[in-house]
Amino acid sequence: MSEAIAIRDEVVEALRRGSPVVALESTLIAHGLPYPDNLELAREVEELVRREGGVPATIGVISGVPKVGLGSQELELIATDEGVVKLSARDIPMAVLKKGHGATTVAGTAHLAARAGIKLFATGGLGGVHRQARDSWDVSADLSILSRTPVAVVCSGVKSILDVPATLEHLETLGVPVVGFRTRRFPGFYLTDSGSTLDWDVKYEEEAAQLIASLRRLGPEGSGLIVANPVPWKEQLDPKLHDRVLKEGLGELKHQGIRGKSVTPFLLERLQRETKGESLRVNKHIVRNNARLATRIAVAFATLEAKEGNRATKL
Ligand code: PSU
Ligand code: MN
Repeated sequence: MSEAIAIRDEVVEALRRGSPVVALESTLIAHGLPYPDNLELAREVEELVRREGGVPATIGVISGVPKVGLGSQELELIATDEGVVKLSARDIPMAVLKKGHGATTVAGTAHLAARAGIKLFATGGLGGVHRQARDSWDVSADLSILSRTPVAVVCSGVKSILDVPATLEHLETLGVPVVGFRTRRFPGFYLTDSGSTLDWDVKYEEEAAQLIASLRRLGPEGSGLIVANPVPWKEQLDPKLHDRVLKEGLGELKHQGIRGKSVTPFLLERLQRETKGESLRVNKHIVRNNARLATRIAVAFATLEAKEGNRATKL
C-alpha cells in the first residue's frame, strides 16, 4: 500500500527547475459547476496557465491516490463521475483508505499543493463563516488550513452566501494575511465589492511575489496568503438580481433543513438556475481571471528566486 502523493512528471520537473507552477482546485469542477461547462472550464484554465508561462496542476484524489496534476481522463472523471466526493484536507486520508475518487476543496487542494512544494493556487472563491454560524458552528476549514499551509491563494473573495465580515474577522484571528490586488475593497465573488474593506493592497504581480517571499522569511510561520482579485465592474452579476436570488436561496436552505457540506453546492446550483446562467458566466470569468493572475505572480516569484539565488525563500 502506498500513501504517497502522485505528482505529475511535468510538475515534478517544473518544481525542480524552479519554474512557475499553479495549483487548481477540483471541487469547483465536481460540485461547483454543471457539466459540460465544468470540464470545458477545467481544460481552458489549464491551457490559460500554460499560455501565461506556467505549469498547471489540478489536484484531486483518483482511486485512492492523491494526485497533484490530473491527466485529461482524470479531469473528465472528476467532472462527470457521480461517485466523486467533496474532500476537505481532513478527508483525504479517508478517501485514500477507501480507494475512492474525490474532488478537493480549497483546504484540501492547498494542503496537497503545499506538500508538493507549490506556492501559488488559483480558485473562484474561498469557503468561510456561514451566516448561521453562531448556531451551526459552520466555518469552512479553508480558513484554518490557510493559517498553517504556506500557499498563496488567488480568489475573488468569499461567496455572498457567507457572512463576509465575520469571515474577514476570523481570518484576522487566525493570522491569515489578506491583500487586495489593486483594491482595498474585499470582493464579493459575483460582485466586485462585498462592502467590506481591506487594510492592504498590492499594485503589481511583482509586489505580490515579494510579499510571498517576505512571508516565508518573516512568518507567521507556515502561513498562507489570500490575494483577493475582484471581478471587473462591467462583468459582475447585477447586484439587484443577486440579492433577490440569494435571499430566496437562504430561505429555501432553512426550509429544506440543508446543513454542512451540502450548503455550498445547493446554493450555487440554485443561483445558477435562478439567474438563468448569469451566475455561471460570472463564475467562469472569475476562475479564468484568478488563474491568469496566479500564473503571473508565480512567474514573478520564479524570477525573483532566480535573481536572488533562492534567497527569496531560504533566508
Ligand atoms: N466557492 C466557489 N465554488 C465552490 C466552492 C467555493 O465558488 O465550489 C467550494 C470550494 O471548494 C470551497 C468549498 O473550498 O466550497 C467550501 O466548502 P465548505 O463551506 O463546505 O467548507
Ligand atoms: Mn462547512
